Amino acid sequence: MSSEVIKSAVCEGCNPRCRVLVHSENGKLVKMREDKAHPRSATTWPPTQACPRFRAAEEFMYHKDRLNFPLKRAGEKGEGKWKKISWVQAFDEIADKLERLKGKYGAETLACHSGTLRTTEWVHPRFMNLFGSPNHVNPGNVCHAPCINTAVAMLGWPPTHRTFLRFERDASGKVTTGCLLLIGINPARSRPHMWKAIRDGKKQGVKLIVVDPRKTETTDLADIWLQLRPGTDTALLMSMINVIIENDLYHEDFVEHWCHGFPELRERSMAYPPEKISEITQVPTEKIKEAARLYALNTPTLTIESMGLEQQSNAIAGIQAKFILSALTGSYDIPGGEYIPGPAKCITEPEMELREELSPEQKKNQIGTDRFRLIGWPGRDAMLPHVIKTWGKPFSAQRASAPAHHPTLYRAILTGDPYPVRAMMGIASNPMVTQPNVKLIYKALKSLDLYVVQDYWMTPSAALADYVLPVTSWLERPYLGAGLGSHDSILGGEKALPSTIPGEYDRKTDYEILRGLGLRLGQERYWPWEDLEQVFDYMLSPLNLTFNEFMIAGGYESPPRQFRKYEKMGFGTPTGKVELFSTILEQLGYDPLPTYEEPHENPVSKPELAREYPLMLCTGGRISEFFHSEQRQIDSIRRMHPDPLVQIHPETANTLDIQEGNWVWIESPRGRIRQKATLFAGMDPKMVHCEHGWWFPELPEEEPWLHGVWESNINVLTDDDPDVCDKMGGGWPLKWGLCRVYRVKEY
Ligand SMILES: Nc1nc2c(c(=O)[nH]1)N[C@H]1C(S)=C(S)[C@@H](COP(=O)(O)OP(=O)(O)OC[C@H]3O[C@@H](n4cnc5c(=O)[nH]c(N)nc54)[C@H](O)[C@@H]3O)O[C@H]1N2
Ligand SMILES: Nc1nc2c(c(=O)[nH]1)N[C@H]1C(S)=C(S)[C@@H](COP(=O)(O)OP(=O)(O)OC[C@H]3O[C@@H](n4cnc5c(=O)[nH]c(N)nc54)[C@H](O)[C@@H]3O)O[C@H]1N2
Ligand code: SF4
Ligand SMILES: [Mo]
Repeated sequence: MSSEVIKSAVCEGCNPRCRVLVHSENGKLVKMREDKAHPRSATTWPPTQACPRFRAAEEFMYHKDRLNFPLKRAGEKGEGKWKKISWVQAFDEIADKLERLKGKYGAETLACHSGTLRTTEWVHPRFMNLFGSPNHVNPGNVCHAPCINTAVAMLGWPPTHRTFLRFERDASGKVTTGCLLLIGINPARSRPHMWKAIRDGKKQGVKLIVVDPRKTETTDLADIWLQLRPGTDTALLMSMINVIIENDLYHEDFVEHWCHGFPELRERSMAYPPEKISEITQVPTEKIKEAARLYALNTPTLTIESMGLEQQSNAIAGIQAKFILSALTGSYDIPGGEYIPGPAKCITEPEMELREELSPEQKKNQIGTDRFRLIGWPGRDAMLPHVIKTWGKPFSAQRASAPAHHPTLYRAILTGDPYPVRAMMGIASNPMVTQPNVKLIYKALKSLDLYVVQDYWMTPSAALADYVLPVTSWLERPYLGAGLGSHDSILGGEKALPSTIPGEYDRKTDYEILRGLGLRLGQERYWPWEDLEQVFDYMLSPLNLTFNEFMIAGGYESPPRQFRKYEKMGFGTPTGKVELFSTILEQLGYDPLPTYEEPHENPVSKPELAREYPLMLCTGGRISEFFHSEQRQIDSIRRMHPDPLVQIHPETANTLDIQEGNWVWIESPRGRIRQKATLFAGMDPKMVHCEHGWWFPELPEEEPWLHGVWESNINVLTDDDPDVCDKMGGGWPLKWGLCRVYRVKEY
């Protein structure tokens, strides 16, 4: 008789969180399939398959390199020598070291570096808040935190449509959105569900405008492609605002009743006439006007920006302009427009973080956010009272809204200024590959008194740790999420496979690990739940459901949309309106209206440097097969994309004597790495585009290799100097800098 068990799990191979069905027998994976009937079904990879990361989940689960037991460093840092230890020993020793360091330097000496969007992101801030340290960093400043926090400053809650874009339909089934404006996003590679919705919407008549200096699958689908000079988005968007206002194309009623600061905006926009902005952006005047008209005359509009804008030195201003555009078309919280969901009914992730446990003094101690105030405690504290007054719950997770400033923190580790930061928890992050200016990261990590890493693999970052703790993957843990507190829907998934098989592996969830430490650090009363199922029972208690009951009922709750909520409750901002002129930014000491500034490092702003480094380097355009630095050890995926690729324009390649497939050096003032050339005419000949996330698990772990981290890792070249970061949000400019390229002779 078969003892096959089928579980409804949630894949976390990337951001969408797809519901999938996992079959197992005696604790071993038998097969997996998409849960096609579920609204959050796994995406299709053209034409009909599930995506490659999902298909490779079995290879991932039983990979020979997966970490199985806690490890303690047995040689020098980076020497690749480890000793297997028990969980009890790991918890006892780490907690003891943390306690001692806290006694010597204060709680703020502990930093936590977490990565992007994993299941239980609230656990890390909970642990840090209870420990008493404000120094939690993550990629947020260059990944959605700019958007979320600017949204909350201007609208009082972030609109939803990021990963799961859903076009509203009217009673006859017709899509109600008039125009979709995409800025610096290529969903064809980065967001398969959104991409599917966009293609469907396009067939239904939705107009599409795409802003991107590089030709992509998404620009190919556009009615208007605005191929701007890199980094000039704010000027372009302000010019569209100028055209809309000067030609009275805006939604007068919404602007009059629900927007704050229109006269000031009108005055500011006068500095951005299309004729002048055409020279700055290199987009023809007529095209700016045409785009503004198409946008304003096809309402409601949806405007989505992403990394092409967020990872610039002028990011927040551009995002302000984007939110203004949607306000001018009156598109907030109406069918077909920008839906503002408010919080879910469960106990949400930000409520689980226990921010109230962190004292006001320790918030002030947060590194770098005295300078970069929008994303960090100063900004969150300025916004939170208005949000809670309107919505009754906090917005978004601390991860996205109150991190310390990463580049400043890493400098503090090296200098001891403003105080010693001597320990770090590295949770679901691979800073040696994904964070900017890796040489600095390397020095900082090596200098720590204690670096603990929780991961699936021995990554280049883990290789520098004192302890490496093996975590469960999505297959070995249950899931519950409400969009990190920003969404009204709740998604659940069952644990499909055991996390421990005696003698084979013994992994823990990130929750169990931090609980294990918390119990030894005097935090007993805050960690009453032994495992995630118990935690989820608690989080679902307002719905009068246990986690098990929630799963039996389908494991998904998405309330019907209610529109124009602002007519009853206002917007969650200080004025209760959409703040075109942001009083929150003003209160934080910033320009309340968008201003364009030339990007920090390009031939215009740094002509001297451009003589030595004449090409403009764009990094990180998403690779469909990989999630950031992950999957490099998964053979089936690596076969699809074996090498790191740099796009070079054929004319430039010709001058540099580079042919398709040649290995080339890419060099910036911070170092050089090599990638394989692929010739690509869809961009300015002065641009090159490099992939990010590359390391080579097949190369040796011990120094100097660190699994090939210095070979092709573009973040050896990127800059993180606080002086070049976005003034308000602190994001580091990953998308643009200067470089030179030449052939690798000896390869
Ligand atoms: N040059 C350049 N750099 C970039 C970007 C770019 O465009 N250009 N993009 C940036 C962006 S937007 C982001 S979000 C960051 C991403 O940066 P990271 O989040 O650091 O990158 P990942 O490679 O996704 O994940 C890091 C590690 O987490 C581990 N991991 C995965 N799931 C879990 C889990 O549940 N628990 C634990 N403990 N570990 C887990 C993985 O094995 C991996 O080693 O990269 C940034 N870096
Ligand atoms: N397969 C896969 N999917 C992913 C990820 C992954 O690693 N792999 N990562 C996930 C994460 S964490 C994130 S944040 C998202 C990011 O997903 P996207 O936002 O789509 O990110 P990118 O591909 O980095 O950049 C999008 C586009 O910005 C353009 N761009 C570059 N410079 C400029 C500029 O100056 N102005 C404008 N307007 N555009 C510019 C680039 O040419 C690129 O086509 O993807 C998510 N999805
Ligand atoms: S890896 Fe594939 S199945 Fe998994 S969440 Fe991402 S898109 Fe969905
Ligand atoms: Mo990201």
